[in-house]
Amino acid sequence: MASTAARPPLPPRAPIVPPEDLESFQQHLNKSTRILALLGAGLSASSGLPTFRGAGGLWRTHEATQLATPEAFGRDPGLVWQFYSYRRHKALQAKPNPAHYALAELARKKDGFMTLSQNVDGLSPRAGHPASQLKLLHGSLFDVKCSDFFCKYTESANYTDPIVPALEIPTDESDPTTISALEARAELDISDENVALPELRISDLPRCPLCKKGLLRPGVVWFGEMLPTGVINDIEKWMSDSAKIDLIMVIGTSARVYPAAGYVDSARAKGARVAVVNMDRNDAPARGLYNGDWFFEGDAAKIVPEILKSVIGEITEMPDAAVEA
Ligand code: BV8
Repeated sequence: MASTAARPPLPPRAPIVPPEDLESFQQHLNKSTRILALLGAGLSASSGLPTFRGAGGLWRTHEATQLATPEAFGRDPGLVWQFYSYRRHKALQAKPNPAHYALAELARKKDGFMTLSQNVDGLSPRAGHPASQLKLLHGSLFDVKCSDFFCKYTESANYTDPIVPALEIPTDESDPTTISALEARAELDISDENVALPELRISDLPRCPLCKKGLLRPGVVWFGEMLPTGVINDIEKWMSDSAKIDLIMVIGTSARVYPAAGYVDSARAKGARVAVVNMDRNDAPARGLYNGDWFFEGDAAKIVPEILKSVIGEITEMPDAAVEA
């Protein structure tokens, strides 16, 4: 029987963020009324979604930024759809993490808080982030639209996975461990270039139900494309509504893509102090900090709930507004 001798007390948990930084940040946060956040792929990293720069920014042998272009879609719409169908699948399997919920709760507690997300994974909306305080700068994986210039067909909240049967993620037929056909065969990791991609014909790809001519394309903003005008105008209006912005939090982003990255300087120009949350002290945003700014190094999923605690308390509930396919 286990001895009842008293076990030595556990060593105190190392503070997630330096206490003095936490204190000065929360003092400023508590009295801040106009707050911005700029979100990037690092926010969803601990939900299991790859970042753009992670894995060298490659999907198979392709630069992710190269696949996210109208030119790539023009050249090989099948490959681009396999890229996006894979990301839709992974995003649907993923769950929002405590940072997504903490930001949603801050929005409920501070109506002067506006979130600008570069993420297209749908996790902030699934964490219940109030839509009026969340601007999706680069669209969503779950919106689709017609790729024909003259057809204005758009469809939002399309969670059909795969969107067409031909984009089903292949499974490992050779897996001897599967004793019965019923047992789920392991999905092949098609982000690995050593895994063969199924052949696709144009006729296999999603077609526009309105013009019946154009292919449907993901409702995301590709490089070289304008951001949604409505989103840009809403942000301009929010920025010009008041003379001052108190704080901008730059969370899990390398802040290299424009115009999104430009909002950090725009907020600074309106008096905002900057708080960067990033795993990597050497990445861009951390380098542009001044006295009075903060850099919190580590996993956003741990740090964001901690630094917002003075306003939002403990994040206990994590209801997932899971999507009905
Ligand atoms: C346009 C949707 C013009 C698609 C995306 C000015 C200067 C230079 C270039 C330009 C400029 N203005 C415009 C350009 C061109 C271009 C651009 O910015 N290029 C860059 C590469 C230099 N911009 C455009 O093309 C934009 N359009 O300008 O149109 C125009 C004007 C008039 C008329 C016609 C056209 C459109 C840009 C939008 C492109 N679409 N996404 C899709 O997702 O497939 S961009 C995409 O990449 C993301 O949305 C995001 O914006 C970016 C990736 O950045 P991050 O999210 O930050 O991810 P990254 O992996 O880089 O970094 C992750 C970070 O997290 C790292 O710092 C890491 O350390 C950290 N991290 C990792 N794990 C964690 C963590 N942090 C905390 N916790 C962790 N656990």
